[in-house]
Amino acid sequence: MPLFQQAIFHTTVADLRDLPTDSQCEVAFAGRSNSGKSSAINTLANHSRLAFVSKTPGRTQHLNYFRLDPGKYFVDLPGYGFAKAPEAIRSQWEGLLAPISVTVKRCAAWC
Ligand SMILES: Nc1nc2c(ncn2[C@@H]2O[C@H](COP(=O)(O)OP(=O)(O)OP(=O)(O)O)[C@@H](O)[C@H]2O)c(=O)[nH]1
Ligand SMILES: [Mg+2]
Repeated sequence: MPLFQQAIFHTTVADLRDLPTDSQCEVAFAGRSNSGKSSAINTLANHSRLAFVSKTPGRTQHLNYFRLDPGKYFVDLPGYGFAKAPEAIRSQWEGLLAPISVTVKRCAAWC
């Protein structure tokens, strides 16, 4: 059985006040838009549509938390470098990503 097959969708965070309160360890997938972050989560979980994937850059627009075990999460982050997104959307992503890049705990995977 793949190591992360037990992963389940937990929540989408659009406001940092809504981060999971029980979090002890998070592995965040960060990188350029369309680089395969969401696909990597699906592969690790052996699931085709746990994290939503698209050929179009900018698919992931919030912080999506996938629970592995109590207090342990994969976090699918919006990609950066997607210039076509409207300014309002981009500034919302930056508002989520800048603090999370400091506060995501313990470890991070970069695509
Ligand atoms: N050839 C190839 N295509 C891939 C691979 N991983 C992902 N893709 C494709 O790349 C596209 C983008 O994949 P996503 O996983 O949605 O990328 P993302 O980094 O989550 O994108 P954003 O959510 O926009 O930041 C999709 O069409 C995937 O099928 C890979 O290893 N090889
Ligand atoms: Mg994505």
